[in-house]
Amino acid sequence: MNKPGIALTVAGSDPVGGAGMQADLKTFHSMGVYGLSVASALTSQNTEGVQNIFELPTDFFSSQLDVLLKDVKPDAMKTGMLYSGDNVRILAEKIEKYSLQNIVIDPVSVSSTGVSLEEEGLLEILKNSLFPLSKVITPNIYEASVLTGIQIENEEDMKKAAVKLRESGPESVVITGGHLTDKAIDLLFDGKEFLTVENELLDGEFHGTGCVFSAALTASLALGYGVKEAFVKAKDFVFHAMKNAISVGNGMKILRI
Ligand code: PXL
Repeated sequence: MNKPGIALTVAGSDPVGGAGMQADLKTFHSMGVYGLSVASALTSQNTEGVQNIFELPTDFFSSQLDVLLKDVKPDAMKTGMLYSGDNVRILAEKIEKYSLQNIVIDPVSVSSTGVSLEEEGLLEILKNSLFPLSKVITPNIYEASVLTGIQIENEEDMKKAAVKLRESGPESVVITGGHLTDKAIDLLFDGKEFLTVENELLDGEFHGTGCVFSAALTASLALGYGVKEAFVKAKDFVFHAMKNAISVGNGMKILRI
């Protein structure tokens, strides 16, 4: 029997399933990849926003990773909301211990409704300990601005921020969610060239676009695609999922994944 691509998400739980580990797992499945998941934190939330966050005990987070990774080897891995510096340090250790590869770091910082999804200063810790181990990082414009100190106002600024972010160690940098013009722009920098993909801007408020994008990228890496192809596939996947978005509650739309 042949083995499918296997991808792991290390992320927070979102009961409404538009973001977080649930969205990652659905995305992996839609792309034909077998999904594994390790929880860093649980949230109470619905389509209107995040109400509460419960961080899992550090030892338990660590044991989930050990028990899983002693048995199963993922072809690719992504992080979502890790929440604490302790979780980041533990994950960095496990990446080395189990020689994990094709690592995508999504430096999640705030929810779509503006609730913080991290301990203070976490982006800096992510930059120092996980970016150097990663194949791709996927900050949005806001996160890229906080990480670099560059106020991103146009495509040139996006490029400058991508070059600066790459100096912190990832093989490639993707900056997502550029609504800088009347188009949605995403940018990839692999150290040699820039690739931008543009789509029409879609109306409405969407929940989980960042999570679904980084999960689709991770799934494509697990299937053996290179970063450029994985980037284009992920962008395409998110665009179609947004076009077919559904309203399951009173708040933001959920991507159809
Ligand atoms: O979209 C970022 C994100 C990631 N992970 C969890 C979330 C959210 C946004 O709400 O709830 C668990």
